[in-house]
Amino acid sequence: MNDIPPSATAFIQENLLSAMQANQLCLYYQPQFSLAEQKITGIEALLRWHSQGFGWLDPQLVVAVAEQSELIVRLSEWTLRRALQDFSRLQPWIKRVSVNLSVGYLQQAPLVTVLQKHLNEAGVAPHCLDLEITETVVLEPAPLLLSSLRQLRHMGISLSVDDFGTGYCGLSYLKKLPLNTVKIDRSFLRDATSRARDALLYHDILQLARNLDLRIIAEGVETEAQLEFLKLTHCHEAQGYLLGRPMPLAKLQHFTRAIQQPDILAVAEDIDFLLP
Ligand code: G
Ligand code: MN
Repeated sequence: MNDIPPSATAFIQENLLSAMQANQLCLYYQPQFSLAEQKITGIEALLRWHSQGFGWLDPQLVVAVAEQSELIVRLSEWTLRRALQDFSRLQPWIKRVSVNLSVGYLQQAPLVTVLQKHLNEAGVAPHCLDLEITETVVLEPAPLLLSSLRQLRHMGISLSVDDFGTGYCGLSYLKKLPLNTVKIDRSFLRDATSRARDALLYHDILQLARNLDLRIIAEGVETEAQLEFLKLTHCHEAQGYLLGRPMPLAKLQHFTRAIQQPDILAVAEDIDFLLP
């Protein structure tokens, strides 16, 4: 994130803490589905901030600015706490919540203690929490980070590599890290149904993850053709606008009621129709 507009940066630096306190910051949730079972497996928590001055702020920008200071610690812990509290209201219908944690936070936080505390406060079991870490972070994990990640796994928390395939890195980290899941970046799926070369590449990525015994989530499913393609590849899970857009907690609660239906697509259409 190189070209951050200075006015937006200043706005975020000055208003992030008060926005958290004033509930202007919130989390939206996007469902993830099992392709074989056609049922919801989990949700990903995504940061949203509607500000008076700038309208909806780009979440990546907010995180990038927060990472320039201690604000990242406050933001990450706010996110963890909120995601776990919201999730506790969705149990037992939803089994897993994924939270994106940023580099800046992972490198400085006493992760194990903090996570234990938030899980206890929300009454959520560790195996219901998944942490998404971007590929660039895991490239060269510091020994301390590596040891906290191993402890988290030991506690039962699961770990996912987000935006997999975009890090332009060697793949040796995949063996070194205690991972459960890879989330294949949506850029790989975009043309997999229209270009044979892209389809082959997608198959290769899936095979790589399978060989390492990792669970695979396809990101960015936007069309029925992509969904069909994924079913044929035996990818485990899928996430994307076709199946469910990121939505506020209240809408997700309606969604979870509707997902008793067997047909995912019918539900996705229905939910847009049912809810404001
Ligand atoms: O990096 P990460 O995968 O966590 O990014 C999640 C972002 O991707 C969210 O902001 C979400 O709104 C967006 N997103 C989720 N599903 C889709 C999709 O099907 N298509 C596109 N273009 N973006 C998506
Ligand atoms: Mn993510």
